[in-house]
Amino acid sequence: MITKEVLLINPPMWSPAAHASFNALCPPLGLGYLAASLLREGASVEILDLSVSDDPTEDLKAALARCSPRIIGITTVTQNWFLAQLIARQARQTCSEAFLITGGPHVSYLWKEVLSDGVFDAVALFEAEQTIAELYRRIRDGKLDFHEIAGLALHNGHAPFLTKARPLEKQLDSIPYPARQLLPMSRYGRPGTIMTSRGCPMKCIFCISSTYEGSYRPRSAENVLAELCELRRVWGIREAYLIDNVFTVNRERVHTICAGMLREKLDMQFNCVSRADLVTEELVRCLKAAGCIRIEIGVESGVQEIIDKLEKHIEVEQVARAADIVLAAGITPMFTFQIGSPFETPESLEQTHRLAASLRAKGAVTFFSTMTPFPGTPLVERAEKLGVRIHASAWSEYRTSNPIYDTPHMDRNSFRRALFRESVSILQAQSMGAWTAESSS
Ligand code: B12
Ligand code: SF4
Repeated sequence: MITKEVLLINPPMWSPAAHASFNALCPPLGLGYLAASLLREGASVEILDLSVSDDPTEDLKAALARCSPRIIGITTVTQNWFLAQLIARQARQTCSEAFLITGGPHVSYLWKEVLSDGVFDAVALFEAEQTIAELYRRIRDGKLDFHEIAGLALHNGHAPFLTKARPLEKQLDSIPYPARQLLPMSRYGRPGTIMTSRGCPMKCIFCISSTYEGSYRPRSAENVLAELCELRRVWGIREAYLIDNVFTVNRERVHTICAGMLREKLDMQFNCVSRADLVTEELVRCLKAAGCIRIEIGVESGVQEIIDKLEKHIEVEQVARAADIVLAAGITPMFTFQIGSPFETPESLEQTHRLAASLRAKGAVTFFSTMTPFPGTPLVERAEKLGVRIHASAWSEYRTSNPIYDTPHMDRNSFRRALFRESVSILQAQSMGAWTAESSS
């Protein structure tokens, strides 16, 4: 038996079908960061990533028996929270003495409900590298007064309560790189993920970023570059995914990172996220030279009034212009849209459809999902005022392809039909592209 002091678990995908078909799985970087922080404290740690397991039930059973951990940490998002609960119950049965803690966006807002059912000992709120390290030190040293640890929700026997708030880390360079050596890197479709900043300067009403990750905090260009070098040289990554909310907030930093990638001869392609208002010819030229092949840009709606109400702060005209600039540089732009905002009408769906079609006609890629009222978003806080009526009966229904609310103007079935129509249009555009390519060859 190889005992480990800490076992960190990523639940499987939300359904067996999704589990079998999800082919773009990325490493759970959050758990990688927590593990790195624990390793720095001298802890022995195992990460069990059930999202890439062939037999999650058996692998969980085996890991719980093998590790006999003092701390079991389970990460979760809204739609797989029911799986985190199942895993926790099994962990409680097998390792009755272990300290059971969960974290991630869903439980950071719903800590009261989470602790009320008595399975978890604690919830780590928001960013938690320091919190888990402190928890480990205390358990290791037999100091079991956890209420002194900032950033936790605990239960005092009567009711759940919060310890003092933990400020977000200002110096992200002080956080060690994710412990990828503990992850099954060869099993991921997209192993090369890297997060070069946390937070976002914007506060779009459907997004949890502003309340979950706080204001925009970049890592230094040198710190990012060293991790990119590690990805290339240690892990053999040839295609990186910069999963920042918005990579191009600070142009100077982008320039320094790109120049460094060229200087280090990384010979690496990469994908990143920008915004329509930030795209310039100069920025895109620099990204292209360093190996950028795809830029994702959120548009959400084709109607300016809706974009404004979503507090997105972009102009529809900037979207078409961004498409032209990115395409001219030889990079694929991917524009993402969300169907079913509280302000959606049949006419706005039509206008969004036309904008997406015009972008595809230029050669851009489009992606559609449905606006989902995740806990912690301004959208949920304002739901009643906006006339949004949520009909979900389980958190697992909170998927971005599953409309779950009616609005004053439209119902969820109309959103479902609109999403289907857009998916068909995208497929048709793709097959036209293939047909054109074939007939010209
Ligand atoms: C990359 C990514 C993905 C990737 C990979 C996810 C993965 N393997 O980790 C893919 C594409 C698979 C994905 C899928 C989905 N994602 Co996603 N994803 C992200 C993204 C952009 C980055 C995640 C990340 O690595 N963050 C960096 C690390 C450092 O942060 P972290 O994971 O939150 O972890 C920290 C803390 O939360 C905390 N913590 C987290 N877990 C735990 C556990 C313990 C024990 C402790 C102590 C602490 C702790 O400590 C960590 C270190 O500080 C985030 C947005 C974001 N900026 O975070 C969205 C995000 C997490 N995704 C989101 C969503 C909605 C989804 C989907 C549901 C979308 C869909 N298809 O319907 C699916 C769900 C997949 C599933 N697991 O079931 C939402 C979650 C909202 C919510 N309430 O659930 C987010 C927040 C985006 C958003 N702004 O809305 N996603
Ligand atoms: S949607 Fe994008 S730009 Fe808007 S707040 Fe979220 S991460 Fe920032």
